[in-house]
Amino acid sequence: MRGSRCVLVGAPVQAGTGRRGCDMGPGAYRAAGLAEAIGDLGFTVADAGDLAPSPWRPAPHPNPAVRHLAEVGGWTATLAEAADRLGAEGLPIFLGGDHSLSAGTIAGMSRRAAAEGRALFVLWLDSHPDLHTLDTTTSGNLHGVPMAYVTGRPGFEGYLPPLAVPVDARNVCMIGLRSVDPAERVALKASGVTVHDMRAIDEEGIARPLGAFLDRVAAAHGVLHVSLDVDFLDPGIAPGVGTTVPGGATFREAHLVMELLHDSGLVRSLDLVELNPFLDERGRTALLMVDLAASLLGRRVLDRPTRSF
Ligand code: B3U
Ligand code: MN
Ligand code: MN
Repeated sequence: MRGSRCVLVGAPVQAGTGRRGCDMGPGAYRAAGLAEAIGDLGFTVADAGDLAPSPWRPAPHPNPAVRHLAEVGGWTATLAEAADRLGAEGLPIFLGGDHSLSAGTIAGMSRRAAAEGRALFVLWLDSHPDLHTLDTTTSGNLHGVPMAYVTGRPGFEGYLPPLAVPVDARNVCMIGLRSVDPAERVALKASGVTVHDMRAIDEEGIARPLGAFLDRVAAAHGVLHVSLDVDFLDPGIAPGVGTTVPGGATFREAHLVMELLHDSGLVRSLDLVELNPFLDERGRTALLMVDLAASLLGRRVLDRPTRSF
């Protein structure tokens, strides 16, 4: 990837979460040295600055719990356009911001992939599946819905911007799940999404299930988007997040995932989401996320032959 281009895209979205502070995420990644870490790996790094939501006027939703639909819809429109455009020029890294932003980034990358005659695959690294619809969410926090939206589940028409190219749920792999609501459990079973929850990781390790998915992406000549939620990680190493869910990925598991992703050569775009610098301890979560991004982009301790999947 030496000589390739990376573009940082600030997405200070916090309308999808119940806690304030995620809007400081892009600034924290910059302060933690993300651009420099990527530049050191030989990339040309551009910073597109922080984006802003487009105007979006949804119909009022009958579920009274649903919050900030207009703002999340506005961000979805902005980020779908940005992902489609910037994804053509290099590897965009979306600096969140809460996970509702993935409704836009994945929608845009799916459109980009389709324009190239290819299918988008998504690796979802999260303790949550974020597979609620607007009808099933009980918290009303829209960081819980992006996966349902991008896979084309019904119920978003008129509330979020129209989705150009839905992602085939069979092209989605979720790793790290350990907090799943009842309605999401039902939806997951019916969806065709590949799931490796934390129990499966404990039993089998993380490299084999990931390798099997990467083999599938390569065989299909797919485009891979990675969505990394801070709460994929154990809160002991990544406390700067609104929802701390115990029993997350260790430092070593997370780095191994990133190294295997790098070796695959398949990653076209990356979301870094749910960092809440207001809840962080001396920037350690931001620094860890920067380290993980650098591992994904090729930083390594020793040179190893590229693994073929
Ligand atoms: N599933 C719950 C909790 C949640 C989802 N994503 C996060 N929390 N970060 C909900 O509110 O939909
Ligand atoms: Mn999430
Ligand atoms: Mn999560």
